Amino acid sequence: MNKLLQMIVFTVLTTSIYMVNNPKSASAEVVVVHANQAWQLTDIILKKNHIITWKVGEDDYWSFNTTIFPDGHNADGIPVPALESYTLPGENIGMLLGKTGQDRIMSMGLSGSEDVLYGEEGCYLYLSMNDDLIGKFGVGFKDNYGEILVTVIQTPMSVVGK
Ligand SMILES: [Ca+2]
Repeated sequence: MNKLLQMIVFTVLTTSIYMVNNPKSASAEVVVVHANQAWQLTDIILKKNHIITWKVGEDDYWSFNTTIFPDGHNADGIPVPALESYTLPGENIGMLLGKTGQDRIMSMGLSGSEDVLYGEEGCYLYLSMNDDLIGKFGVGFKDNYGEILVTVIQTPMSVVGK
């Protein structure tokens, strides 16, 4: 009976320690991403053995073309695949994208998560809209408007259970 009580006390204690420590082990940062600049350097440094999670408000609008979309669109962009000269060909035009070390480009959009891979720890995170980098089919980033707020959280893989 005594052992059982000890186990219960131990479980309650460790659970509460875990819950208290958890918010500290995951770091959240909010960064502004401008529609009219390709690959913006953030102050987010990728951490080893972490998972990066992001979220953008659904009604946080920017625009890749103020003539066609004067009211803008959200971080998912529009369901039209980008062409060869875009930041990420084949992905939605106007979508939020990320770039890590070793030039790995991530489709981000409104929300999602990715593992920080081996060799990417210590690298800065870059963010960009998916638009025409060289202005091959128009004026590229020059006719873009607005900015969005991206919340980025890095959580240790041990906390997520991976
Ligand atoms: Ca544009």
